Amino acid sequence: MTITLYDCSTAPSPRRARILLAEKGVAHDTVQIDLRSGEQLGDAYRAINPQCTVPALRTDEGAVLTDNAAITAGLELGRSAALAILVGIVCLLIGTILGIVACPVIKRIWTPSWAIFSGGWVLLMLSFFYWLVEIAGQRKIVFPLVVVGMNSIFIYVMHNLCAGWISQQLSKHGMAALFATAWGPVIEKCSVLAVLWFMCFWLYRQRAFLRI
Ligand SMILES: N[C@@H](CCC(=O)N[C@@H](CS)C(=O)NCC(=O)O)C(=O)O
Repeated sequence: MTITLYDCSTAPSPRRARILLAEKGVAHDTVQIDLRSGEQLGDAYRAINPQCTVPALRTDEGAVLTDNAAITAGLELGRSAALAILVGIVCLLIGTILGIVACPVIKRIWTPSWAIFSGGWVLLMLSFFYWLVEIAGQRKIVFPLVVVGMNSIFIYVMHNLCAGWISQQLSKHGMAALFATAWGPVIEKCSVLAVLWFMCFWLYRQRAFLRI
């Protein structure tokens, strides 16, 4: 796939996007939109940019950035995300090698190799979610994570204080048989998580956010 710039060589605004792409050395195709004949107002271009202005930029992933501000932010963030992927992979490699030659990868005691290894995964997940939300525009899919993220301290504290008690209550009120199956531990953790998530959801609906 390629990046496409919707441009008009005689108009001032798309010049900014053109300069930015040239400065960053971003390879792209250019489609000229004839503003004098009103091509920007036609159905074909309106489907690409409902604002009917140039510049617009269609990214590699098919998302469309519809003005200079979005194009600038998109290109900058795109680079940061690419860097995060690279550093993430390097961290995974270093963490794994350190785990073999220096100290084992153990989460419970937060060994240095674990810190680097888990940092790698965090960077990869961050890049993935950046792509999912900002580039692919899939905001709805991540709503459950937004609910948790808005009350991350609450769910962390509640999990440490109440996870055992919630599990006991679930067990007492009908889930004991399920918890005793081969998949019991997984079902138990997921059930506790669901209860904690609904607490966060309730707080989210009340617009109540625990912050320091
Ligand atoms: N906020 C936009 C403004 C873009 C803009 O106004 N572009 C003009 C060309 S310089 C345009 O497309 N005009 C079409 C029209 O007004 O119908 C940006 O900076 O990207």
